[in-house]
Amino acid sequence: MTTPSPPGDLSSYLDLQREHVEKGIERAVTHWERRLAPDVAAAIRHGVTSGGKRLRPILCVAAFEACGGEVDARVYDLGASLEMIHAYSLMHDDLPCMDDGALRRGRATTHVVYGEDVTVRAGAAMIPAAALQALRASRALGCGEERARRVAATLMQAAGAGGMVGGQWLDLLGEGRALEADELDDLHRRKTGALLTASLVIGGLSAGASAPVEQAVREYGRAIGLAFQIADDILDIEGEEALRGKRGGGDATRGKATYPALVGLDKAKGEAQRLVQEALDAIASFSRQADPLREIARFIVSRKA
Ligand code: GRG
Repeated sequence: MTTPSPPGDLSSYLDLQREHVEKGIERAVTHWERRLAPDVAAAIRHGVTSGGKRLRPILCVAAFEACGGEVDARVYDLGASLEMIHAYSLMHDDLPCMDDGALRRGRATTHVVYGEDVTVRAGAAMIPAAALQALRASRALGCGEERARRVAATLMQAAGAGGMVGGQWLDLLGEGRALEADELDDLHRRKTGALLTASLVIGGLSAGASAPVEQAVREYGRAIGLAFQIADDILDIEGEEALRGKRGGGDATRGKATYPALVGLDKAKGEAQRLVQEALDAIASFSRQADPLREIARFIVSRKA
């Protein structure tokens, strides 16, 4: 499978990656539909196949390639496990007891279509399904049993109380209270950063990365994870959709702490740039195979939506 070289042409690289990611997701959803109750399966299909940037699987594939992996359909099956966790988190986050969202990516949210009870069950079923998907895909990629288990464990640790669930919990606890900068960092490192970092580590691990290479990829992930969140806060203020009134103002208008609110817009932009450089430095010794990762790091803070 060949992918266009990203420098100068990141958008066609991302478009092509998304096509392969969608096929991997479709294979995963079809696999799980056959094993789950029809109402739960329909809710999962709705939640997972509703678009989005597909950043996590793309990062996984880019890290796999950067670590010397030969890309084919199996790595997109692995990428699907990340999107299953991401999609479950959004399905549960949209529930009335959490962020109470009726629309996501321009479509009715899963509980609006299938009901809260089915959405809770579907989201819960997606967590072990994603772990098993990661295990199955990494074994298919030729990982031995120990490495395949590390891949699945990395995904579950990122999704769990020390990662995404813990970050969401901190977010809920922090509502209506002014957070300090280090508290905001901790919250985002868990809520968003942990899964982004896991996407990269999983890609690296399944390509057979050595411990130092795995560590470099992890450092890259930690840096772009935070840069992604800061860029998101900036986009809420001055992105094209914010200017057109479509973005809804994000966390700032929901009374939540944001980086620009805490340190000012200019400092927030400077910090995002610093983190991109940190990410690039972490993988400075990698070959041209890591160019997609380099371009994605720059894209994360330059994107307009
Ligand atoms: C019970 C405390 C508790 C938690 C359950 C609901 C939940 C688990 C976690 C929610 C985590 C959450 C909402 C994280 C936000 C992640 C995020 C930045 C989403 C937006 O990501 P993008 O921009 O979205 O990649 P697209 O639409 O492109 O996929």
